[in-house]
Amino acid sequence: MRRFFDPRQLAHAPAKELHNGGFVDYAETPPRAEAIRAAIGATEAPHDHGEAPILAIHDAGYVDFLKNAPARWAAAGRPGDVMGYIWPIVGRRPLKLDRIDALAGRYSLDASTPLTADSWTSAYWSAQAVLSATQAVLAGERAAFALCRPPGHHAGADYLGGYCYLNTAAIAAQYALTSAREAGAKRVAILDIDYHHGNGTQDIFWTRGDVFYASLHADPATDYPFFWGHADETGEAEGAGTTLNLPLPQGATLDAFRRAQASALAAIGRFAPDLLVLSFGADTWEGDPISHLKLTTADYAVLARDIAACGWPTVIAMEGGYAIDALGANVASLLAGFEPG
Ligand code: Q9C
Ligand code: ZN
Repeated sequence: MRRFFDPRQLAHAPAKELHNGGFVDYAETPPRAEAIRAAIGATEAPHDHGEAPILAIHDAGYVDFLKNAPARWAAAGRPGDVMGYIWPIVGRRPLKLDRIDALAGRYSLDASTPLTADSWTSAYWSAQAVLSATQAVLAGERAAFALCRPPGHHAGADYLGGYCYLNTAAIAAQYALTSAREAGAKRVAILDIDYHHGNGTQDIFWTRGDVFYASLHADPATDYPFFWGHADETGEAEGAGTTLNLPLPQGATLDAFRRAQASALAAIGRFAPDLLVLSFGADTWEGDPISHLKLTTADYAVLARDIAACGWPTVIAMEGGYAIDALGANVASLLAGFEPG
């Protein structure tokens, strides 16, 4: 399987995050990507597709914020990384604000996702990695892997959050749909098996009938992102019925996870996609430091075989997974499940 990664994805390295009310070491670190790279062998440098496929998903004002907010934050005398601390909340009217403190709230979902001077560069190349994997699949590869880091599925069209800045799965799906190639997909499904609900991906495609979003995740009644991912969220307008949320209780093992994945695959089968984007997080692993599901390393190959058996050309985008010592083996297990035989 072709694997894409760019070393510029390592530059982004926030020091601390707000976790359960106190500051702890940031969980989404460069060694995560290095551990995956060491376990999966040589990766290819992504082709530079430019900003257009990013701007097909993300708001131009938000992209400008990602690029320029760190310098403006420093110029305003603020210490450390950019971090929102006041939010406009639901229904507050749109205002043209310029103060960096206001923008940090306007363009963020949470206070756990610092924006550093290197974040844009790393997020940009994370997006280029998934675009190159998508291009490979559109050109006939059965599956391709993008070692996306930083991850993407919590980022919306105009907000960062959950360690995510650019929504790589969404960028891949949209690129596949609008690709000029003859192989361009008409319908794309996204299966998200990260521990956390992909609120950003759901939000981006909420009213879209040409993209199906299915997610397995820890019940948001107990876990981040709390406000999204409940079973009764199914999409609206053209997208009515094209969102499927399957929350799982903390402590669930392969049995429950595999059964839920089978119902997601059945629903995706009824949608009949031309291409699948798999948002893969290994934070479902039993020893993950911030999560509470109980999958083993071997389980990822089982889950991958079930997905591969459906036969859809598949782009795999890396999302979470924070047990660095096991992360490489967990990703390698998933990729092995996609290999024939
Ligand atoms: N005390 C991904 O796996 N931290 N993001 C919540 C709660 C946010 C995880 C802190 C977790 C986001 C891509
Ligand atoms: Zn996660």
